[in-house]
Amino acid sequence: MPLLSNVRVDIGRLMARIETLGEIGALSGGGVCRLALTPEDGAGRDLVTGWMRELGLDVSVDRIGNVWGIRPGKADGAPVLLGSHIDTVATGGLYDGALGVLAGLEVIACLNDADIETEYPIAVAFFTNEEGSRFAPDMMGSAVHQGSLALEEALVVVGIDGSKVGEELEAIGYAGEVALATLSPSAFVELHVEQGPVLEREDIRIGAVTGVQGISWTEYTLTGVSNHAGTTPMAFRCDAGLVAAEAIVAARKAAGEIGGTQVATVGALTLEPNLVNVVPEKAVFTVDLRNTEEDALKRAEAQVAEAIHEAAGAEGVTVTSRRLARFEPVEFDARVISLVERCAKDRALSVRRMPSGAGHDAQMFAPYCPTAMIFVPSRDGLSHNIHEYTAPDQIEAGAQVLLDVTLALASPDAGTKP
Ligand code: HGY
Ligand code: MN
Ligand code: MN
Repeated sequence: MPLLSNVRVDIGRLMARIETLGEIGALSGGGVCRLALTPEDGAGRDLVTGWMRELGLDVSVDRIGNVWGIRPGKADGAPVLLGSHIDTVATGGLYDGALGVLAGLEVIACLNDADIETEYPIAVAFFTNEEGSRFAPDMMGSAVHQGSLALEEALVVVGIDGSKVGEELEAIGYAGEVALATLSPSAFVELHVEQGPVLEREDIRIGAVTGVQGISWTEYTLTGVSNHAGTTPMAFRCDAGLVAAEAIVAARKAAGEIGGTQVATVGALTLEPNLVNVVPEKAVFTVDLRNTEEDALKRAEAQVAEAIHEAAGAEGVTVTSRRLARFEPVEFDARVISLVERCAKDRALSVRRMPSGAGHDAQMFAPYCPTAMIFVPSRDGLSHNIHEYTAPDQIEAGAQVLLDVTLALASPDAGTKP
């Protein structure tokens, strides 16, 4: 029996919401910057919660600032959860995170227009600080909600700008009252742009996401000796900058040697005193390692750490490090993955199964409730880039699959769906 309902998403309405949210934190050359808990994030939150209330949702804000709206069903019980995040990286696009939240609101708007009362409630949420760029770790809000990160620990995290999570949350007015873990959904489905090149390269419309790869973020601090660039013979230097450069090469080398899905990135690097005529005394940098296989990820962590310590030892530089984030690979729910595939096929949309290279709030819910994600293509595979783009017809296809999957999960026989 096809799952199709005759309810269709209104892509004009959805694109209007995406563009309106994209005006908040808009960058002059395109793209957006709504770093977590900044005034821009606060303004985006105000806009989206306003839309939640206009749609008649019962809105809650919990103690780490996660926000969700609930549309009741005929029966009480655990809601089907939709959503994602609205914070962005500093060179963000219009779609990363925002698409999953606003497509969730589009599902609600369609049900309201069609006067459909689902059997079970539906919730649409956005989670605090999914990106982790300003305050590590990423997926902070959903991790705190699910209990894998203590609220007290999260509130005292100091950001890259020296600010504190708890203070910034208060400043934007989203230190909510609602207890954590209040949302215990019956299922979670997150629509997201792929942020990679696979769907576009294979000309496939929908990704039925099977899970999320493991993530390891470490910050290294190297301490050498500042010295005169002109008078210090090369053999007498303890150059922290040199060791940082060797670390970047070592990370790339480890990814090549381990192969498979292994990726490695040194994304943030600062030198002190960062002056043309001074041998760097200090280097602080981050290493982001990811792999779908936990053992391989552990090998990558060990190989990079060993290379850094070896290079530092040879240069007379000391090394300290601190873990910023660590998530093991996560598998999504077979039943929900099949449902995504089936709904895509019922809409005559090409679909393929694939893992997620990026982290998502969905991975924090996967151990607790049937969870899966829906991907739509990213042009040129770009994301965390102001030129991030997904065409309206691609967004429409993803939102329609989200609507169909949601209707199936919120229906009376939800438990028997494939
Ligand atoms: O880093 C990530 O994978 C995500 O964008 N937070
Ligand atoms: Mn995202
Ligand atoms: Mn992102």
